[in-house]
Amino acid sequence: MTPSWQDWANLNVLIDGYRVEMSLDEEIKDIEDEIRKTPYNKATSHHIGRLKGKLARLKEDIQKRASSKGGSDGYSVKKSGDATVVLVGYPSVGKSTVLNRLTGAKSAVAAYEFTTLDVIPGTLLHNHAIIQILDVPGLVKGAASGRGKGKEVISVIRNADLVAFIIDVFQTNHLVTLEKELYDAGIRINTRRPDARVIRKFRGGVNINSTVELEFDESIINSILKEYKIHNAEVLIREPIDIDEFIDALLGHRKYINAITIINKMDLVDEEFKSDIRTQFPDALLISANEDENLDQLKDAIFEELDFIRIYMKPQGEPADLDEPMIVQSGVNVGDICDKLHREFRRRFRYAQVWGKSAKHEGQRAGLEHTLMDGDILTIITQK
Ligand SMILES: Nc1nc2c(ncn2[C@@H]2O[C@H](COP(=O)(O)OP(=O)(O)OP(=O)(O)O)[C@@H](O)[C@H]2O)c(=O)[nH]1
Ligand SMILES: [Mg+2]
Repeated sequence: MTPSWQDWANLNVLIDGYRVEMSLDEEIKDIEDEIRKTPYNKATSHHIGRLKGKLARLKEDIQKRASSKGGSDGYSVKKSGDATVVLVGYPSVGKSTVLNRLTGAKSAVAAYEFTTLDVIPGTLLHNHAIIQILDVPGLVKGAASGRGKGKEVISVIRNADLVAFIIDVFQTNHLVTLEKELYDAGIRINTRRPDARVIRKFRGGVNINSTVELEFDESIINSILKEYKIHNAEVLIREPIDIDEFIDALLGHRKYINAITIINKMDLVDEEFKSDIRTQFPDALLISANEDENLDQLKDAIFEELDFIRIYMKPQGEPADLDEPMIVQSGVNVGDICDKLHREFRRRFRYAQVWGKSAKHEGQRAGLEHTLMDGDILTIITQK
């Protein structure tokens, strides 16, 4: 059959899409190279600021393109339990084996790459917490721009409460690549959201208010804002940040997640190799999923990192239930607890009463935004 004009048109669109993607990738690489090559000093700081602004914008474009490219927006996996941990690693490092060992799930394990093509959930019960663990397909270089199942895996990671990097003991160089992939996908590991804000205005130009000494020239902020076509804005900076962190604050939709590093297949190396690994990765957990080595320590580490607190519910006019606390992650507010109890609670919420560390006085009245602390007792009053 001879191709119709429509076939040719489709082909052209395809070629076009490909070409656009290639050149974006190349442009990003060029800018990254240039930033790396340029020594940072007062004279170059402007130039670097501009480049970084541009780089962040291009990475956004690439991600937008990745997520608009057909297919579903991610796996339909429902969060359950008190917190969700996602196992992130290259293919064949033992993610499914770890999931099965920790939770009794039955995710397929095999000696070839990309065995897991879907999200496989499992449940770990530890210290009274119910922890959902997600096994996902292996992540490879280029995942942030949609390579492999990258786009889907990244959307699962964005929604997790903790990332567990799993690294093969013979391929420890993968850790940096994984971290970079997550960084490029707008996920920030083991750091807090910077205390800086950019509030857009209609007029008045750019106004910068900083309560701290900044390591870069304030006018760089203007250049970055220009890159994003922002000409009027109030900039508030309340802690020492660098240019990258300023861009993160500007973009606003970064995800901040804690991570632990697990080095697997330790059964395959001798003591000398092991001690090298230990020196190189002092914070990592060294395990063997196959030989059940250090898996209890891994459970403890996951529990610790999730930073759980206990909240005791007290029905109005009744004593608090001190036997069965709700296990939640620190930093939750009253609204989060409402969401956990029942979806009607937030809608019908009138006020809460709080006893304990977070309360100014016993039985303090509180709203949805009130942040709770470990051991608090909470009553929620709803409309009937
Ligand atoms: N020696 C050794 N082999 C392991 C260990 N953990 C997993 N393996 C082996 O490594 C191979 C891959 O394991 P999987 O659990 O399927 O790896 P995965 O990371 O889920 O792989 P994908 O789903 O393809 O991304 C299998 O042959 C496992 O038996 C371990 O601790 N030691
Ligand atoms: Mg697997």
